Amino acid sequence: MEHWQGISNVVVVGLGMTGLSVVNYLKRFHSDVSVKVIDTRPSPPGLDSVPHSVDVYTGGWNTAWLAESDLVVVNPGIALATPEIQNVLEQGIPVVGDIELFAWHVTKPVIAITGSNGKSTVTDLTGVLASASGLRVGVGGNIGVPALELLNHSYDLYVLELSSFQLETTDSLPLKAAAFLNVSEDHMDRYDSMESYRQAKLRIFKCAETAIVNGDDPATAPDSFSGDLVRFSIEKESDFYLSLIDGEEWLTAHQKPIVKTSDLRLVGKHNVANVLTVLALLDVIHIDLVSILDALKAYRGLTHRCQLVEEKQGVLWINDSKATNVASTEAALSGLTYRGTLYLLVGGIGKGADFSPLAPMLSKHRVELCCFGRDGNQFMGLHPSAHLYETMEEIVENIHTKLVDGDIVMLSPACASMDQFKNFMARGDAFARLAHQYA
Ligand code: UMA
Ligand code: ADP
Repeated sequence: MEHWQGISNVVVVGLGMTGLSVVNYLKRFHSDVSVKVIDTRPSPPGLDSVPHSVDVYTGGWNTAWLAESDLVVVNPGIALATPEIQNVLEQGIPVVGDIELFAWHVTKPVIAITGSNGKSTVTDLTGVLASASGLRVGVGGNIGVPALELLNHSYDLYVLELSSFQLETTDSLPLKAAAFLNVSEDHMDRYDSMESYRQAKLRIFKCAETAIVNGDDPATAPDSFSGDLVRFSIEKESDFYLSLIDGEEWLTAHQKPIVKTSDLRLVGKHNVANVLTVLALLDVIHIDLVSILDALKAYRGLTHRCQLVEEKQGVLWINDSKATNVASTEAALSGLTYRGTLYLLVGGIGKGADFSPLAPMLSKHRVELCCFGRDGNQFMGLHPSAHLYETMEEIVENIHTKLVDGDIVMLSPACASMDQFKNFMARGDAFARLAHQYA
């Protein structure tokens, strides 16, 4: 409670799922503070659900409200560099995010995951396996369930997916274990360099007892850390690594083989790295790895991540809508085998990324590159087959008559979706509908 001393006026900036969860949390657990909401959007998501007792200002900034506040809680979609937020900080008013409020409140163990790719898969699988071990587990954060909503229930363990945006405004989250999966270019429209993006992610280790880092990606290791350091690797012997026993690959924990790669339903090397991370997280919180093996072997992954949505006449339709940056599309391509042609759908909002690293990879594939969306033209130079369309629908209408046995149609767009869709889920669902319609 000491964090709340002297705080009577809170301004929540940015509604959406996060802002609404902050309002509801404050109403439930801190009913004595006055709450106001500002959202720069004229009609932000969540507006209809705000309690009538809360004043809301939309369509711009209300600097008077900000100046009168004792605490500002910002949505992760608002950069701290925003002039209005900088102004608040200059006045000495603290600015935090929803995860910091969660940190002030939580009393049960928490583990958290960050990284450029694989966060949701690792978070979800960790939750599934910890539940299989008998714990009551609350899973949330960037994965789509605001962390503060989890406090409405009684859990033994919290598993949080944290984005760099959320970590920027988090200072004191006590973690039993924190994992940093990998770092590759993303959100370059918000960060001025890869190093500032990395530094935002490294904040996950600030109050962590154990840091789990990627032995194959040195950028994930903290510059200094006083707790325990655990490494996973798919390339070399580590605390959690891949070993070869009688010609079979085994995921191995502290020299002990746990499960064969061939027993996993998840595909691709990147998913082996993800599972090694999950094993490390569970091990750190003393979950017996043998007890969760059946649940691990049965796990098929999340929707919208390299998900087979249709298979007809030998043509596979794969929805990898969650591939919103270059590295995730590279991961999808590296695990792919097929006899025919790969029709790869790319484009959307490029977030300032450099797409040229995809070119050498595409040159190894028999591919027809189908570019669409706002920044689809930025892919046109990557492969001689590239063709520019407006929408996914237009692409599928054009290619479906030439599809033959052995071909793959894959949406792995390397871009965000919000130019044409509400979010990556809506984009993936639209792709799946096209697949069912045209297959
Ligand atoms: N916005 C404004 N004005 C405002 C407030 C927001 O223009 O006053 C804009 C921002 O530019 C922002 C966008 O609205 O980019 C989205 O805000 P939102 O209201 O949709 O946000 P929430 O619903 O609260 O969702 C947020 C996370 N979104 C972001 O960080 C952008 C969700 O992650 C997260 O699941 C949710 O909180 C619950 O914790 C989504 C995401 O895209 C999946 N995350 C990024 C990623 O994974 O790459 C970081
Ligand atoms: P995030 O929550 O970090 O976006 P997801 O688990 O939702 O991660 O996966 C996002 C995309 O990245 C998907 O296209 C998926 O196939 C790919 N991916 C998953 N894990 C990894 C990894 N370890 N390295 C690279 N790409 C990955």
